[in-house]
Amino acid sequence: PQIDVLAAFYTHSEINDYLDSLPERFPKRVQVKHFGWSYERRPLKVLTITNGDGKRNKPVILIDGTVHAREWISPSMALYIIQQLLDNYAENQELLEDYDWVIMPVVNADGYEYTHTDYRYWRKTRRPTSNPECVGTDINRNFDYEWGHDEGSSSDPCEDNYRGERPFDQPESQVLRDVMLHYNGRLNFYLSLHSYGNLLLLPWGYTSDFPDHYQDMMSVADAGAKAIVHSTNGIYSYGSTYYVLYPTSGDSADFALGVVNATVAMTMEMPAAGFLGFDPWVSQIERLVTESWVGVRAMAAEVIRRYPA
Ligand code: 0X9
Ligand code: ZN
Repeated sequence: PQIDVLAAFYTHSEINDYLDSLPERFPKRVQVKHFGWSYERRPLKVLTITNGDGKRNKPVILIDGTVHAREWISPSMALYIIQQLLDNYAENQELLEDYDWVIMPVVNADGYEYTHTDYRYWRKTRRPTSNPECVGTDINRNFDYEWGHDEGSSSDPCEDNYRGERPFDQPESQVLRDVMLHYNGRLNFYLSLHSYGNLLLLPWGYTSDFPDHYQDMMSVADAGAKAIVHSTNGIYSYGSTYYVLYPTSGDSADFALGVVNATVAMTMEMPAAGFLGFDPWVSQIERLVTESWVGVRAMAAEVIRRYPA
């Protein structure tokens, strides 16, 4: 099924059906990989996009969406990126010359489904916890790198930033970990799509210290923020998560840098929209994804320029 990203929000199964339809249309350029299942047994799928030249082991740009269930613009953005790279290939060819792209539109499949059926502002997974009153763990506090600090995560299952009983006790964080580790050694850009805040967040989240290569990552963020301001006057702030947002521990970007040795790891907080920031109207999708694509494209180009294959 073709889907019009700008015309609606789609469920996890609609997104999976769309991903599954792509190899038929782009047999040489895409592959759908199944990396595992959510707690409620939804299949978690990842799309790899190449230019079809058959060269193996190019450096990788890995993009995920919907780590947080209510952040609906993030799967839309992931789908828009896929369509830019496939249907608008003529304009984006250079981005696939020496790099492959790996895109996982929905990490938190159960939570995302729940935001369609029960409660629009759900954030966490849907796995029960030790507290019978409270369901769900924050995938973005469940990664095993500096996991468990009380500054940046909660041990209380009723909190929205509950980190889980143990690192990687959620199948969805295990799957995202496995995707990252699959590209170990060639993960040049990890980008996690979230909303909202107009922020480009760099590690670390868990400490006020700065990682090695912080300045290089800042140059990439700078390229993205500048491209956006030039195109739409959209203003992004950027810097370390700890300072620019708040402390976070056990999140996926810290893991990508700290354990997988990604060259650049970043969380993009797309703009607020809708009633509460997380819930854009359908009519706002186009503005949000086209503006963000200007930034993502510029950052990818900067990564490719700085770290040639
Ligand atoms: O708190 C979070 O998990 C993210 N913000 S959100 O409002 N989407 O929930 C920010 C995580 C940023 N972490 C790193 N860049 N390390
Ligand atoms: Zn988020």
